[in-house]
Amino acid sequence: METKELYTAINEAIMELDKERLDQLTEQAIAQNVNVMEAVEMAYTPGIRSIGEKFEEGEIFVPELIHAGMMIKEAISTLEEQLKTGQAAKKGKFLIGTVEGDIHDIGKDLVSTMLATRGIEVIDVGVDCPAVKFIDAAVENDVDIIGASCLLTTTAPELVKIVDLLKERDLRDKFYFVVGGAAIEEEWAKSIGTDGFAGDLQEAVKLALSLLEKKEGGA
Ligand code: B1M
Repeated sequence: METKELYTAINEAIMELDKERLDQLTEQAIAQNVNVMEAVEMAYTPGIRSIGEKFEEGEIFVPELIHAGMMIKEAISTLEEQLKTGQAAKKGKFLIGTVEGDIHDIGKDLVSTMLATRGIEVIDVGVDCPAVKFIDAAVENDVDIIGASCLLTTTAPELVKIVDLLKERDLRDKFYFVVGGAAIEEEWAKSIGTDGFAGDLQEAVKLALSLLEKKEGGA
């Protein structure tokens, strides 16, 4: 199967919630040695976002949403096993988590894997992570960047909490703070005083590397 055709088939298998077919196609993607980042952005992510739209429109319900989440998580972790991590020199430390009240972790985990493949050490504080835990863990691990993922509009104020707490503890200049996730828009992220926003994996890697370079340059 041509790569483009394969991506379309993966997208359809997700939309049809067909786990068996998705597993087969994921094995095929591995056999064809596809570019993992490209496959995620062009096949898996659009598929799962369409599931989100179906949910929003009332075509599917929470049990289907859970099934979709589980099947895509499993498929992506099979795909990720193909990536070699931790081989490049350590370029810096990135702490990542999903904000308090939010348990979505597929995007967060993908960003973590991609950063690790670029030689960045990732400390993952998990999902439903309170603002104070982000900051305590950042101090404890002496990281360069704090990154928060946020998928729900109701939990977006958690990001403001992190900025405020950093200021309160006089740590705002010690760490870069970046955000991502479907609920966040770049302009808003800027307006609350973050150091950057990433809308996808490529942007996340680019942002992290450029901030680490900036830090190394003394900025
Ligand atoms: Co939920 N969910 N969900 N969900 N879910 C969304 C987010 C939603 C948009 C669906 C919809 O209605 N259209 C909607 C939020 C609406 C809103 O707030 N505006 C929603 C809702 C409402 C809910 C519940 C409230 C449903 C309910 O129970 N009634 C509930 C909330 C639970 C909670 O968190 N407290 C809920 C639950 C779930 C499941 C558990 C069933 C499951 C998650 C499984 C899991 O994560 N293990 C789930 C799923 C699967 C989704 C959708 C369909 C897919 C999310 C996903 O994995 N996308 C989602 C629809 C959508 O996002 N449009 C939806 C694929 C992933 C690769 O993309 O996470 O965006 P994403 O990550 C991207 C970028 O955003 C970026 O890079 C990634 C790669 O491109 N990125 C970063 C992400 N984090 C980053 C961090 C960075 C940098 C970049 O730096 C730190």
